Amino acid sequence: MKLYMFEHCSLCFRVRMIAALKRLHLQETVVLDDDSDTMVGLVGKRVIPILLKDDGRPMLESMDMVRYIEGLGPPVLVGPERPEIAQWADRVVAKSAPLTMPRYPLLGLPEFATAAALDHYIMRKRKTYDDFAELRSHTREQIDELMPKLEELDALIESPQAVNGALSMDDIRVLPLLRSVAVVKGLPFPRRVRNYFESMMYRIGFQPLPAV
Ligand SMILES: N[C@@H](CCC(=O)N[C@@H](CS)C(=O)NCC(=O)O)C(=O)O
Repeated sequence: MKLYMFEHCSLCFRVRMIAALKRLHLQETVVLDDDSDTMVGLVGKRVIPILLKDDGRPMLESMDMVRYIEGLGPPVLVGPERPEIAQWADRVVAKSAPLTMPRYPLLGLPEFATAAALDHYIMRKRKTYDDFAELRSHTREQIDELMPKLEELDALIESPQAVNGALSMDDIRVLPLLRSVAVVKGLPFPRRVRNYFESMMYRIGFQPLPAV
């Protein structure tokens, strides 16, 4: 299996996470941000992640990829799901994106390895977000906005080993988002969130991204 991905992409991390939990090899290919040709060549449009299965057929939806990989060999996502976790994940992105988006270009990530790729990202995000320096100048207020969501999650986490006590799709929803917000230097994770983040990242064998 081959995953076309961006290092900063939380949807990509869902797929990397399930492959790691299942101890299945995933060939990771980082695409340059301006390399639309690779994506269009594979699936006819610009989208990431793309999972190329061993039979050569591509998949386009990250949760379908997770279910597909989960279906290979013995299951690991055997725990219950809670609707409030999915709701939390849906709602946190509006608060986290203004913090994370303008930081990714500062992290030396492989999808921004050329000046053209970096500028391509900055230009396409400008269509939705303000100037990145302007956004980063509001870090304090943005952290104040995000903290209640992290406190909410803190109250929902049942164990450092799994958000609902046993691994489930809800962990696939939550951990990639925490990995994203952990790029914000000085953002304090509440205690249970921090323990969960650290133990899960250790379990899947990934270092957090740098924080700036
Ligand atoms: N529903 C898809 C959404 C995929 C998606 O929105 N990917 C984003 C990147 S995270 C994308 O391709 N954006 C267009 C771009 O990078 O130009 C999934 O879960 O895999």
